[in-house]
Amino acid sequence: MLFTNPILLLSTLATFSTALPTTTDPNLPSRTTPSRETHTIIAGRPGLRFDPEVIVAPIGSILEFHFLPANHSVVQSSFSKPCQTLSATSFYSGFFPVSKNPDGSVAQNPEVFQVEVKDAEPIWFYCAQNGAGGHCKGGMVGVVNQRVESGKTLGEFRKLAAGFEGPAGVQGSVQGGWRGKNPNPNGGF
Ligand SMILES: *[C@@H]1O[C@H](CO)[C@@H](O)[C@H](O)[C@H]1NC(C)=O
Ligand SMILES: [Cu+2]
Repeated sequence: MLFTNPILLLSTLATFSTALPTTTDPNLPSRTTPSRETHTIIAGRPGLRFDPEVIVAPIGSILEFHFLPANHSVVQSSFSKPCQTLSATSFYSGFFPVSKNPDGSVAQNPEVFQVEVKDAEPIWFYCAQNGAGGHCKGGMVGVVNQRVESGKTLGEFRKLAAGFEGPAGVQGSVQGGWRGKNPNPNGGF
């Protein structure tokens, strides 16, 4: 008797077919969710840079950091205080050491770090490696969804980072994202 009314039947089916899969923890985005747009960012390109270093990523998309030699990280900061953690809960990947390949091909760490874009606010980030004079101070920084009209641009952020003194900030443990298996550690991104 439930589905004798065809309109009711159709609307009931439509309700079922549009139901979204649920995730148990919104802080651990699954790479297998098909609707997730993923932005690959490579840490450690020559010159100690992120590539790309300016990213445009819609709410709900995933930032996926891949790490090249020798030993990089990604940490969230504010625009005005580069090389320092944004807050007690802002994202921190930990370090991803990896050796160069003897044959000269591009090596990457067997794990990646993923962060979900939760809102439309700019996301400022840096590498916390203090070796080589400090990667953040040296310009290993980036931004997601910068607002050029605000004057807060990657160029200005990098200038502020260059003036930073002291060791770059880290969190006590990996947080604010998901550290997991690299989908393609032997080449490509
Ligand atoms: C990577 O860098 C971090 C931070 O400087 C350091 O604690 C860690 O020992 C390094 N790992 C390797 C394998 O060099
Ligand atoms: Cu680095």
